[in-house]
Amino acid sequence: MLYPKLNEKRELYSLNGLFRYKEVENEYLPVAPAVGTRLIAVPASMNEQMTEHKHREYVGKVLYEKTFSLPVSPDLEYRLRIGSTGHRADIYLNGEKIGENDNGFLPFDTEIHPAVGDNRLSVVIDNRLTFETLPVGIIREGGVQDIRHDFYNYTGIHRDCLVYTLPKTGAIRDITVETFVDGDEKKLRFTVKTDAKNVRYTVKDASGSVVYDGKSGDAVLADAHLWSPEDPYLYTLTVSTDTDRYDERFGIRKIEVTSDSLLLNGKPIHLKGFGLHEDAPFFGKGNSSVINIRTFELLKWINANCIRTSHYPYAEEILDLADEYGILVIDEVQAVGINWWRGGSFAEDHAYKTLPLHKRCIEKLIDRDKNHPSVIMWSLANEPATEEPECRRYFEEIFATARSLTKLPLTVAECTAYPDSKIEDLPDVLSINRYFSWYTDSGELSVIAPQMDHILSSLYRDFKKPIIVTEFGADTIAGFHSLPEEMFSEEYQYRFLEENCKEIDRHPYCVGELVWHFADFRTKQEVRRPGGNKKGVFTKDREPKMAAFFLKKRFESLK
Ligand code: BDP
Repeated sequence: MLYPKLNEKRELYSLNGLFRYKEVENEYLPVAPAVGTRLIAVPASMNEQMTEHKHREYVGKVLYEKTFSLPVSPDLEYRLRIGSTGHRADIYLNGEKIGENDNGFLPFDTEIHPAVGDNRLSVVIDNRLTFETLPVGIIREGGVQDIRHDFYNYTGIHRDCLVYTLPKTGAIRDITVETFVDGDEKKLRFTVKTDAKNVRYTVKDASGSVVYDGKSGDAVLADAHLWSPEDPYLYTLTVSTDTDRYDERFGIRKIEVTSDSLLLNGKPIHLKGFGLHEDAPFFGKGNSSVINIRTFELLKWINANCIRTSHYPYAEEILDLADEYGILVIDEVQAVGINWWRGGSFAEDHAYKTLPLHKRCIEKLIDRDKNHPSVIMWSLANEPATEEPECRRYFEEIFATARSLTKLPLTVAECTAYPDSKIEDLPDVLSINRYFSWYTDSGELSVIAPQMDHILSSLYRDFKKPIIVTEFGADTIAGFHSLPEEMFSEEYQYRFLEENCKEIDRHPYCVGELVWHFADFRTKQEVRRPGGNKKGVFTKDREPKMAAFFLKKRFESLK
């Protein structure tokens, strides 16, 4: 799946900016222009733009509408591309349904037939979470949304809304770049989805010199430069047909998993970084280049080398930046909140209803992100109820789906108490989320060492696989200090991280530490969440708490 780009063969129009917005009935159909609307900004969540509770917390369908016109040529194919509709959505052009997006975090892309003159785009988003959506949820009596995941259910067009053109014949519809590193020889394979007869492949190195030019999609580079966090070297592949052109960046790197290590380009690598959320002041989950750049500058400042896209696929721009800044990515699908449901999360009328969508999202995620050198692993779910025996068949199917599409390692971030998980033989790398001395033994930092030791040693003894601690963290109110360290103080977070890291260091097969969380973020309102989840090492406006200085030193010392 290619991101729309402007070049001499392709037109690109942005519909970003102000839309008309309205809360609508279940049965609403945009047969005529909506009346009684208000303005809303795109890309952004609607929630942070509202001043009244009933609108910010609205549960149901909302309409985003915009009228646009563009030069229309009979020789071109026009396509609409919305990076994320936030939730499942029905999309209409001039009152006619042109498609639906079955999920909130992956692109909607379809052919459209725009009229000469004004066109009315209507996007009807349904923000209700059920067992037929991801994340999952239940709508309680009275329309109250019940969820089990710990982030705010932001609503809106969260990423670019674009119209672009393709030639009617010879269009480049997809490119897959595969790289093979075998000793000194670096082979490349380019596969292109097109009906063109003549396809040309040109590869330029980072300085712009042509290192391959030919009609074969198989190339060998003698002196290839590898991609790594220390040296995020990118090549550019230009695919040309008589009528189309597309530039795709790629990097050459090799990922391997042994019984106790994760290897990048043949050398063991220790992942150091964070779980993130797309969540920022004003924008909510809306993609913002400013927020993204600040985030990546901070990741480099703190000497991190890895992020997990907890708990859903992020905007493509974030992956582009990860390629460029040299930040490794554990790319997670939006299978979150499948836990703690009465009657069993994996009961037939719960997760098994979600299974087809979960598979489709994995397919779409891998299709979208397959060419990013930064993506080194796919995470297939966060904290599912893997202690339930019924989860076994579900995850066998999920892993089989993913394995048929990728050679990269697979994982699931688990919080299931040892030894209750029914799926630990399935992933290539085990990922654990643990909050010793926080949700259990609250305030007792001394339990971290023995409890972390127990889980890491036991898992390794039983499964002989590398382990990543994908979450460990403590809520911290910026500016709250206490000696001795008390929960919620900056001192507690500092000491909490220190204790966890000491134990991680004692277990060489623990190949990664991703602190929960990078920055404070909004959650639903509840007693344990004053203004949201405060486990950020940075505040929501991306300023450091004390623990950031501990991590900066630690990450620098970890090679
Ligand atoms: C973990 C979840 C994460 C939460 C975190 C927390 O994976 O989404 O935000 O706990 O409680 O269980 O802070």
